[in-house]
Amino acid sequence: MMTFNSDSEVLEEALPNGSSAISLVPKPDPDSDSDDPVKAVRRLLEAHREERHLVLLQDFPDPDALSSAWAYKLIAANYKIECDIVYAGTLSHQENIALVRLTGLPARRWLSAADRSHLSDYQGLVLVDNQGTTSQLYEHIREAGLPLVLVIDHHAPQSKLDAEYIDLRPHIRATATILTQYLQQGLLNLDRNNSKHTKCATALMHGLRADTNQLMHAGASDFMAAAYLSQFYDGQLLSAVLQASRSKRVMDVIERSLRNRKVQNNVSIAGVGYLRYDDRDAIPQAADFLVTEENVHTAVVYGIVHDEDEEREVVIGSLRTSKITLDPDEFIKEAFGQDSEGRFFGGGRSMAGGFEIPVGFLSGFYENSEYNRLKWEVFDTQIKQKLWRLVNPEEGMINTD
Ligand SMILES: [Mn+2]
Repeated sequence: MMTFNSDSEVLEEALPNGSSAISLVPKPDPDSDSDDPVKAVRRLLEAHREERHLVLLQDFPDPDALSSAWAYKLIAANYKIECDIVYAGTLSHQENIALVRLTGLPARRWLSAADRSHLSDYQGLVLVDNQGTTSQLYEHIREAGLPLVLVIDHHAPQSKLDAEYIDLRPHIRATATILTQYLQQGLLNLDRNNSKHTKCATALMHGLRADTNQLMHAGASDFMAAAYLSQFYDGQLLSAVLQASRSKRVMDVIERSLRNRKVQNNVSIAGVGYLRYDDRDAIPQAADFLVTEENVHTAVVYGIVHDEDEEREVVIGSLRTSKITLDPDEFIKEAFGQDSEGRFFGGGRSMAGGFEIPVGFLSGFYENSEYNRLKWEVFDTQIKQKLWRLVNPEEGMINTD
């Protein structure tokens, strides 16, 4: 297995030719067009002064999304733009619940028709840490005619977006890094004596760490961002967030993944059966755990998540990899393909990916019924077939580089 020390991008970025010290000012991004994103975002905020924007997160927002959206809200307030941060699913990870409670992070679940009827209060939509494909509200909001003003994300491109400005940087490991660059480059001056600012900096630090496996997968720009945040964040508050413990039900899912896992060619695959909607985040946690096994470089965990409120079922899966040459986005798109409307069932970013496959007509949970078992077997078999097809027993893992 490759070690992360050999990640040439990190070394090259961290040690620019001829410079003896690492500059704290991020270099312009060589992958983006000549346009400076901070300049473009400043121009955009100026143009939208005194508006009200809806900031939409993925259905199951993670610390990177939550903290980045909050930073955007504080920045936008500087331009007299009022923002509401919303998501349609649930906060299911105990750390995310702790983050929101302990920092007072202003994000709300937005599900009922009454909530949605307030769409006319807004002049623009902003997507943070997603491209609309992971939110069940996105299509509805666009159909209601709310213009897409800005997209800030680090996932690989998912679909065509008609936004006024898109700051999409897939080689950056966390959206929190992008937002921290905005702060650092003057869109908002953080003030150590402002408790909202220190809490937001703490949240960004958490988001950045969470998306980079505690900085182990971080690139130079993520370290630069962490260095900048270190001047403002509250270390005690961060450790309080991190000390949130796992619920018994999450432990049970991890246990199931351990018991059901099959390992072939260094890839560990586990189906965990049915889960409650609120425990959905146990899936990525189980994948995080399975990828730590000796001689395993990639883990995929999936289950059928049952939403009692909406009578909706969806297969949700997570992929974690420590193999640098494996592109999770490509792997998932290749494994599961597209739906009838040409949308992929999932995608990813560096080292991690996820997928969601609607159960559709087969949805519906029946107590103690044979039907549940049969349905699980069908989905389990189909997903395993699609995954094992990519993990060729002759030649090892598909090479995506
Ligand atoms: Mn992220």
